[in-house]
Formats: sequence, structure tokens, C-alpha cells
Amino acid sequence: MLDKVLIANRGEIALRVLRACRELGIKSVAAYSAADANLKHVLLADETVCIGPAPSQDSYLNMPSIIAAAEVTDAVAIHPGYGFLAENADFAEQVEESGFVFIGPKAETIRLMGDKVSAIEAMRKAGVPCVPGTGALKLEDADEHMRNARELGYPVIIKAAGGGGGRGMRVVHSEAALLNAITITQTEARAAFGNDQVYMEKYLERPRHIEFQVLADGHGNAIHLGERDCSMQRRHQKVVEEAPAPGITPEVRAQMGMRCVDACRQIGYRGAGTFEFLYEDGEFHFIEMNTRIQVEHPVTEMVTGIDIIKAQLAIAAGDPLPWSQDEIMVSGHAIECRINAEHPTTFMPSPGTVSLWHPPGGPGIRVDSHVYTGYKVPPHYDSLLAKIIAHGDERPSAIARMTSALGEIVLDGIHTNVPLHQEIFQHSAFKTGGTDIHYLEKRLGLK
Ligand code: MV4
Repeated sequence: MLDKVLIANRGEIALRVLRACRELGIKSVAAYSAADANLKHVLLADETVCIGPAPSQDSYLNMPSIIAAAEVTDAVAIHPGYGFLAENADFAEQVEESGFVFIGPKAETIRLMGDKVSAIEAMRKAGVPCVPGTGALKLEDADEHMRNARELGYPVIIKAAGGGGGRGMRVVHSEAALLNAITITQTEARAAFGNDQVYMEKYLERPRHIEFQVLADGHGNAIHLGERDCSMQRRHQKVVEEAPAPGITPEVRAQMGMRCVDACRQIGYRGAGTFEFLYEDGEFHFIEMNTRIQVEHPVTEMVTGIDIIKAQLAIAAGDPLPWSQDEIMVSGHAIECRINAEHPTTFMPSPGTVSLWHPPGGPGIRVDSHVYTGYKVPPHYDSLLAKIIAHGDERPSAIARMTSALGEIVLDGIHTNVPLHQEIFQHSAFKTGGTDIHYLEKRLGLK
């Protein structure tokens, strides 16, 4: 196993990684910013190193500072968590060139998947179903663009190869708007990502967002842990996630999961990863692959019993996967609510001191949170305070447990989105399950 891991992240995921290290007997180093000296995982870590001032740019995104922190503490590996440098291929490369293990895939895999055009090309080649669309567009080929769009049928969507997660895309409803949309998306992409490559897809109007979790060991073994439904979102921020996805049969799960597993083998994938799909009219269409641990990984852990962070650490140590696909069972149903420090109706961030925190509990309830009474939420970072995960034998019992847990939460001193969650759990369409990606924004009157 790894001797000592440097945790290059903050908040709940840093604490989650620290707990996994503790269980495995791995020493931990918390690399923290000047605003984060009182974070729970910093108080608990075996060693701590301040990597810079509060702004992320100067600390959690400061590559030389993080690598220097690993050097001075004799860490052997770096866990990037999610966000920050987790999907930065240059960082992964520098970590490995400096003699440390990057807890994630090879830099070249991150690069392949970071470019959405090359990711889709690789997936198409590997037999993963993708959205009907083009490769990279050439600026000069106006006639070809119009032919392509007409063939796909309007609406189409223009996406930046360097985008992803909702950044750098534009829906086009008519031929009159096509060429201008391509030019604008290219110009914006050049400024935002330093890459002006764009591509075109058929725009799916009412899809669900369903993603498959995979684990691969880099020795040719790969498995999938089933899927999650992350359709309940606002402005590309997921609000509620669940596993399994309502209406996905064991047969479809096995078939789609195997497509993802085959793709992992073909691209030499290593670590934990997620295949994102749009699901509409009973069909899956690949859109992106995430090469990191994701916020919503606990719902998969709750239905499979597998600790994905411990699996990441074992894979990084070079261990072969200890499970074969037929040992993986999806049992019961798990739902996660993301509790944010934000106003429940305006969504404005709400930093400040948590004057009282009583987390919920009871059978089937898991709380992943770095919050404690007296903790001061800094204004510099994302607003995730806690993830409440409810597991039950089937979806209605998970919903009942979550409803009860939401009612138990005491989190005083700052605004949170707990009231939003309570409202969502009263919606009849949510209770039925299978709502699409536009449902929440429509319900909130934003669309
Ligand atoms: C799409 C789409 C419809 N059709 N692609 C947004 C985030 C990025 N990962 C891809 N996104 C979308 N791509 C086609 N061809 C609709 C979205 C989309 C979306 C996807 C997943 C979750 C939430 C979303 C919210 C708005 C739009």
C-alpha cells in the first residue's frame, strides 16, 4: 500500500480521502490554504502544509506549491479530489515527473478525455453509443456545416472541444442562426479554453443525465458499478443524485456497463471514472467522460458496498482489482442531497459561521461533511457543506428516510438550500422518478 498521501483538496472530499487513508493505514498530509487552517481534515491529518493564500489560484491550483508540499513531507502520492487540478493533465504529468504517484489516470488519458472531440472519437471507436454529430468543424466549410445540420435536423448544439460540464455550448434552432453560432462559440472557446475547436451534435430536448461508474486497474481489469441519475440540476449544478436510475433494468445496466468496461480496456483506463450519457426515448448517448472521483460517488458506494476512494488508493498502489464483474451487486436504492451554503430561493452564496450543526442520522443515513459547530465557511470556494445520503430497500423507502433526515437537520448561522430539498421531495414527479434535466429549472419558474 501507499505509505503517505498528500490530499490536494479541501472540504468534504478532503475529509473523505483522509478517512479512507486512515482505514488503510496510510499516513496523510493535508495541503491547505491560509483560509482553511481550521478545516476538519486539516485538524485531523497526520501532517499539514500551508500551500498558499486563500484564492484557489494561489493555493489549490498552485502546482509548484502542491508538489513542493509533497516533497517536504515525503508523501509518495497525491490525491486531487474533484475540481481544482483533478482533471488537469499537465498537473498529473508534473506530479509523475516529480516522482510521485498521481491518484487518477495517466496524464495522456486525462488529455484524451479533456478534449471532447477526441473523447467522443475514442468512445465511438470503442463501441460506446454517442450523440449523432460531427467531429471538429472547420471555419471555412459553411456549406458542409449547413449540410451536417440539415442532416442531423434542427435543433443542433455547437459545443467547444475544450468545454464540458455545460461550458462553451450553444443551441441552434434554425439554419439562419447556424454560422453565426459556430463563429461565436469558436471565439468564446478560444478565449475561455485556449482551444477554438468546436463540434456539432443533434440537440436532445428532454434527456435525462445518467452516468456509469467504472473502476480500472491499469493491468487490463475493469468493472462497472452501475449507474447514477443526476438529472435534478440547476445551471449545471447537480442538486439530487440517485442510484440506480429509475426505470433502468438489470439487463440494460449490464449491457451499457459492459460497453463502458470494454471502452476502459481499449483506452487503457486506470482508476475511478465516469461515463456521462444523455438518456432519451430508451437510448443512451455518450457526451463526456470524467476522469476523477465525483461528488456523487456515495450513492454508488451505498448500493454496491464498495468504497470507491479506497479502490482509488489501492489502484494507485498498483494492486489488481479484487472484484470481478459478477461479484458486483446493486442492492436497494440510494439518494444524495447536496446541502449548500446558499440562499434557498435566490441561490446567493452564504458564507459565515455555522453557529449550530446537528447532522441527521438513523438507519440508512450517511452524512459526508466537514462542518462542525463554530466552523466558518470561507467565501473563496464552492458552497458544498454536506452531502446527506439515504439508502433504503427500494426507492420509496430511501425517499422516506431522506425526508425524515432533511427534517432533522439543524444548520444555523448561514442560509442553506435545505428548504429547496424539502420542496423537491414533496414533488409528485420526483416521487414517480425519471424527471429530465430541465425539470427543476421549470419547477423553479426559471424556464
Ligand atoms: C447536450 C444536451 C442536449 N443535446 N448535448 C450540458 C453539460 C454538458 N456535459 C453537456 N450538456 C448538454 N449536452 C446534446 N447533444 C443538453 C445538455 C445539458 C445538460 C446535460 C446534462 C445535465 C444537465 C444539462 C443541462 C442543460 C443542458
